[in-house]
Amino acid sequence: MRGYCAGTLPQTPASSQACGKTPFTQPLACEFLPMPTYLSNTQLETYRRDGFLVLPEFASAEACLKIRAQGMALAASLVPPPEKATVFTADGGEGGHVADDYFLGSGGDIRCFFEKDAFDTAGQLRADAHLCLNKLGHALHDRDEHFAAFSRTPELAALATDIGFLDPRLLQSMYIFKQPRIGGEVSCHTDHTFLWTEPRSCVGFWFAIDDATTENGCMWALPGGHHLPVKVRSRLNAERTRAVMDVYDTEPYPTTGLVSLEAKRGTLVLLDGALPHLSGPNHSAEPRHAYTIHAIEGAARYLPDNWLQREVAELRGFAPV
Ligand SMILES: O=C(O)CCC(=O)C(=O)O
Repeated sequence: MRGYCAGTLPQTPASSQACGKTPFTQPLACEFLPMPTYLSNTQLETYRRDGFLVLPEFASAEACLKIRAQGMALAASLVPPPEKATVFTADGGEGGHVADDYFLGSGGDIRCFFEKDAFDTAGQLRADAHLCLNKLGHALHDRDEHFAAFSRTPELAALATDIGFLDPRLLQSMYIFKQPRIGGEVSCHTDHTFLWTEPRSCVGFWFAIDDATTENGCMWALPGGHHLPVKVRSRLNAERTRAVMDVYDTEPYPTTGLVSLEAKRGTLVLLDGALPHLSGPNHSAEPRHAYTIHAIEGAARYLPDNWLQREVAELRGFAPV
């Protein structure tokens, strides 16, 4: 059999789980890991060591420009009137969206969320409504044919297998605009916090649709930070009317050691669900569009009080249909 034993790798959460020693760590993996087919062994080891992997030129510029145009078209056609706007803030606080039906019901839909700095002091939008959006979410991969095609390719399916998925399910997707001058920061967080499974299985597949730089708000990550215990969990309250945070550790993630992930259009960044990451504000004149998919393992238990509720059994993987 071609393959290598997990025991020959440094003891990662994945390999220790395979030995049955540490439950509830990710990803689900077999004792004998198959040889990667998309990644090199070095890339796989880098991903396991750092908790992220940058893959330049994963998607073609043409494919990126196609979904960029579709993202703009969806924004223009779906944007609600400003008086019905839901502002999305990812600043670590409890933004208004957490108790908003429009947000809480967006898991299976494509909905529009505004930037908080889209409004002037008089409450008027500073630009055309669709140019004031923070993001579209959270089921573009299932509700729009262009995003569905971008999200399911043989390369993505092979990559998901390489990093340990047995039965990946595409749970959430977002088109993030990071608009010029008003694009807000996304504070340091882990994706497992929001899309909690037992065992942990969430992985982010983040695509640069525009070139992302330190000027226009690229991603930053803490290498190796996925080995730290996840400090907070977001879940629905008992009434299921708002998302609340359970805090297990009040110590913030270290900020020293964060590395910027500047990325050219078409780059894919893989992010382990326990990896602390963030993106800066966009004070520049250049937009920084990105598309991100969060996948979970089909056999993992998806918690019933996660904010995003969809039937995992009905979700599909990365294989093209
Ligand atoms: O694109 C961004 O600015 C943030 C994306 C992010 O944090 C994520 O996809 O988990």
